[in-house]
Amino acid sequence: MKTNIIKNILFISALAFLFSCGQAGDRGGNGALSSNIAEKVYVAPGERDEQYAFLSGGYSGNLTVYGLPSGRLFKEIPVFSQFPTSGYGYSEETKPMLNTSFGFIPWDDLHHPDISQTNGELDGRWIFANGNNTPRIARISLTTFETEEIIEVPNSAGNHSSSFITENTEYVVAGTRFSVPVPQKDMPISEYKANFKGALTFIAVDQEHGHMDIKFQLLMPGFNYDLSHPGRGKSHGWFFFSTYNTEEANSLLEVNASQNDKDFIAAINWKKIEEYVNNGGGTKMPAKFAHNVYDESTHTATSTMKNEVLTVNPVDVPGAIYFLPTPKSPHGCDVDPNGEYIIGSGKLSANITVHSFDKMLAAIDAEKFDGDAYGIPILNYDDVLAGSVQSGGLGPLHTEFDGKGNAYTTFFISSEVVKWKLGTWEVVDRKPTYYSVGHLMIPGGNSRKPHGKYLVAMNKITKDRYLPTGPEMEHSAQIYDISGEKMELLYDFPTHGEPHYAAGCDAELLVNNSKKIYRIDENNHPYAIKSPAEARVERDGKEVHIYMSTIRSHFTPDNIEGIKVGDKVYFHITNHEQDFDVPHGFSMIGQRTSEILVMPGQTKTSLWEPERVGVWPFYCTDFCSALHQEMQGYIRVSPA
Ligand code: CUK
Ligand code: CUA
Repeated sequence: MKTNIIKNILFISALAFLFSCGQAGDRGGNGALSSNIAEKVYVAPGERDEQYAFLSGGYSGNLTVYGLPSGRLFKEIPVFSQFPTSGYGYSEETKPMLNTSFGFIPWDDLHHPDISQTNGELDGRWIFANGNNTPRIARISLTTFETEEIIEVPNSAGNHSSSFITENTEYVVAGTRFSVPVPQKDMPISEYKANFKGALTFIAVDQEHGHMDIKFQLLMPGFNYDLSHPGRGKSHGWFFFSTYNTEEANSLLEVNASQNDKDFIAAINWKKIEEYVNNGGGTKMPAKFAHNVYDESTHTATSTMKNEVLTVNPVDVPGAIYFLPTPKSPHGCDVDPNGEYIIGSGKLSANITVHSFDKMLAAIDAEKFDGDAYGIPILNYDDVLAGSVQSGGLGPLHTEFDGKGNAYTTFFISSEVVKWKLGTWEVVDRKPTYYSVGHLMIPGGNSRKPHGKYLVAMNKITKDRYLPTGPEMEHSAQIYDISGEKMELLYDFPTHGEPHYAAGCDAELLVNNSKKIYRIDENNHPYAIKSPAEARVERDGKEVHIYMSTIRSHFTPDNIEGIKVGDKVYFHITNHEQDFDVPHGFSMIGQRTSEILVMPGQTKTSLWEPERVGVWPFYCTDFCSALHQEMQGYIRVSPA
């Protein structure tokens, strides 16, 4: 049976290949398709994938979970956006998650997920992700696959060189893309230079619960800070940030901001700065930002507004920050698994610049500097250069590693992935991407121990890869087998939103940790009821609290009277199912929020403010049993 299916897939693939070649190779074909290619991505019904991939959703604000090598979508995890599927950001419990100092912001632009690490290896506790637009960092549990915490980042704007973590998850780091007045004030934009600051924020992570707390914020010169990566192994304790617009232009027309042949990678010894602030260094500055925490035991989030942040002026901590000149407006800033090579991809360049951590330390020891920028020493380019990859491509962006001494860099303009050798800098392979690849991801490729079997290229432009869906199409990812000397393109799959980056891991890391069911005896929600017998309606002035139970296939209570126009009606729904994977949904006619989905053992609250007299129905929105259509009720609304 299985071989028949595979034969069919092979046949279809072969047809598609012939077809694409017949179309003047427009679709890029697949080059040399090997005969066992279908088997390599085929996961038979009932079987499971080898790896998890967490793809950022970009402007969808969310994170999607896929399987590798099948490219099957398992879940969309709501992070920064309201999500009707589960009621995230609509239920009373989760609304506080989207609170900010600007108010309730139910959307963001999620770019870079990063899985927590211990000793530089993925540990599967949490995954962090940044909100780019209204600067925020989220922590998502890899037990429940739910967003558990969001902290706003003050003084930042375009929170882009985020959210990368140090090798024991001591810090999740957030760097600003835009420099802005700090603190914000009304001033002429033309006075940008020397007045605007770039905030690099080190957020401490509590190891037991993962709770985030801003430890300090470095106020750097007014460049743009693009991407960052932690040192690892011998360079643990350092963090590296790519910068552009070191001209400090307030308008990024090419003549203004791409004048300097070289911008910088900023090397930051965060351990030194940590020591400085632990000894009382730094200046507390007023700064308003929200900190939102979801408690799994009460199934409820709370939002707290914070009022100050500890800032550090780089010149006050001599020896903690250095600039490494890097050509052509570097975008990606990646560190190899051994922590020796710091790769800066000049996005207007053909070559990839690789700096040496050892050489950097030697130059610092010798105090060999080429001047300074606002009091920060600039190292000499040739002193820190480890090598340069003559790639033959154009527009390098991001690099990942396979743990076998190879690096893989994406080229946006020439639309390809180039494989090259660390240390010798020779190009060993290149494969086209369809089309214009941004990030790429090798599971664990951002740690000391990559799991270098598959590579996922995330492409910005889809064009003709799929059946047409009008002018707007989903982006496209491609899976390559990188287990051999040459990369092999295996599969295309559409993604959701704009996947900027992804993080992945072996399935074993998470399968046994993934929570199956919330226990009702552990449910500490203030409006939870332990059984349907406790279901009731309580009035408190104009507020009505309905303690409701769901169990296949009935709401208790299901006929509710005594509600008046102008009341605030809270449905606190506890799902008393004992079986794994039996949610019930709830929605009310004319309700101004979405439905909510309540998992077994959970309590969630939906607010309804009746405006019209009448008898109004509600129903379960999730097909839960043969009697799902019987799962309904009525509410009688009388005049105020
Ligand atoms: S960025 Cu998208 S291609 Cu936000 Cu990581 Cu480089
Ligand atoms: Cu409960 Cu359908």
